[in-house]
Amino acid sequence: MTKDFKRILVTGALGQIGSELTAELRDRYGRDNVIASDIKTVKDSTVMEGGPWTLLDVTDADAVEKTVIELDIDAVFHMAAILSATGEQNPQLCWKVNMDGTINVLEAARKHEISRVIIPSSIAAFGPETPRKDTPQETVLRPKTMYGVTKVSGELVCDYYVRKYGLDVRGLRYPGIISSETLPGGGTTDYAVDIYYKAVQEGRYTCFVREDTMLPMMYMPDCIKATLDLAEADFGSLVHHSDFNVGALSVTAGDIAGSIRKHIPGFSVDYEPDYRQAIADTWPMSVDDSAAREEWGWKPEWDLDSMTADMLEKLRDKFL
Ligand code: NAD
Ligand code: AKB
Repeated sequence: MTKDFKRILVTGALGQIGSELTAELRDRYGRDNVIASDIKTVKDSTVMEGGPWTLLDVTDADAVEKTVIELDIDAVFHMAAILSATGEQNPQLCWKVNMDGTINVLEAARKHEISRVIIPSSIAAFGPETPRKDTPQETVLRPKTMYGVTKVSGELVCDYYVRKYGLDVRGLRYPGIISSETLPGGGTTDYAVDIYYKAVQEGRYTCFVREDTMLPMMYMPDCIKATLDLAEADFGSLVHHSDFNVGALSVTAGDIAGSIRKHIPGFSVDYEPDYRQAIADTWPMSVDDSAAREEWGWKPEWDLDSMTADMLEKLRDKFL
């Protein structure tokens, strides 16, 4: 493992992943060495109050470059994005934030010799022509959402910067991330988080995908572990860079409901699919993550039932 970066910028730090990633980075690298940023503010935010903070719109190239120079940044975890469901409501904004934001971060990194850039991709990079079971690392990438289009384009442009400029850029195709700290920000897999909140708060849930909808999912502690294991891996051991498949759980909405019922027997779920069903139907059911396992030792730690027990305990502490 290498830890050769000292001053870290996190973009989109108030989001579902950014908020927990920032906390872990501050634990590992020191509170004052991790600068959180976002386009918005949140009242009583532990991210904003727990260390250095700055407002930053990643679509503003000058602001991104100025932040990198003035704060002496040598690593960026670029979490700012518009996710799939919001992206279908406003595809032009999705393209602007996801693509301009990515290019602005890459350009600032190239010009100022930043030693490492982490830019996530997603299972949304795949599409209906992709094999849906054990989706291979190298396969058809023809997504049908604007979000997916930006994720494939992002992977390609990141790999271009690795090849053309020797920039150290790394990224994972995250599955749907399940967590209890910060609500997800407008994705198709949000039902897999909402279901736990509603189970604790109301004992019933109306799910926006069918009961048999199977997608790859991952609990947040595994997401943070995957992100940092990849970020801290030796560059020389990497064959891939910006597009690692990472698997953990492959579960249906009904499987999650069943796991919750082991703790809340009366929990009831109605299934009323909306426009997000069509998006979910184009994504993998499971992924082949052997490249991540071989190149940087990826191994998930949480399964469905251990995640459910932990989620319910954390949400009960929060709400009851
Ligand atoms: P999120 O929507 O929860 O957070 C994104 C953050 O970006 C928000 O706080 C938002 O305010 C901020 N943002 C939006 N526009 C911005 C701008 N112009 N400038 C600066 N900040 C801006 O997203 P997340 O779930 O934390 O996702 C982080 C990354 O992981 C994204 O690249 C996303 O595509 C990827 N990802 C997430 C999941 C998941 O299930 N959460 C799955 C696959 C991939
Ligand atoms: C979304 O549903 O948009 C995200 C993702 C899988 O990229 N959670």
